[in-house]
Amino acid sequence: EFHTLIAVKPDGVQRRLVGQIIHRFEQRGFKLVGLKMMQASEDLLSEHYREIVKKPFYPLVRAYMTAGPVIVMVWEGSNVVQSSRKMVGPTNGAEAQAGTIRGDFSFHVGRNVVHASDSTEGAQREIGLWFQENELLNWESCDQDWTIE
Ligand code: YYY
Ligand code: MG
Repeated sequence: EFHTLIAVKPDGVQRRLVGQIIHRFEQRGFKLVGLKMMQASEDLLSEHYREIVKKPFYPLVRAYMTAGPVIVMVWEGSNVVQSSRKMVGPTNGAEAQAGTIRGDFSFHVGRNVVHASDSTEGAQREIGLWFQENELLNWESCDQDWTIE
């Protein structure tokens, strides 16, 4: 509930969308507690996507997600997991509303620009996969009293 993993996928990096995507989470008032650029390995990816690794489309997902660097981030805030799923929109950009990240930047399920954890447990698991504990910073944000009552 309090932390979620957001990733800008290789298409988002290639299309220079990193800044705009980070901006949306900053604008909402969530707090960035971890960020790095990575080349995902096939092993890490099959752990990350363990729920779809046996699906017929997984080889395409693997090729897409390892085709270039990704930006992985951990964002903090109350209800951040659910809120960021709403900000990201449904898996298939063709079904995503304008105003969501996928609705604004994508129209194909296999090039959907961004990842967001879908549950609190999933977020904890994914954060543990992509980040070491010492890569997450616990810092005090100066606007806290003005974003949370
Ligand atoms: O969580 P989310 O990314 O919205 O969708 P998932 O069901 O977890 O699938 C992960 C990933 O797999 C999705 O972002 C695109 C890809 N994918 C696909 O290429 N084709 C599908 N029919 C379903 C998912
Ligand atoms: Mg998912």
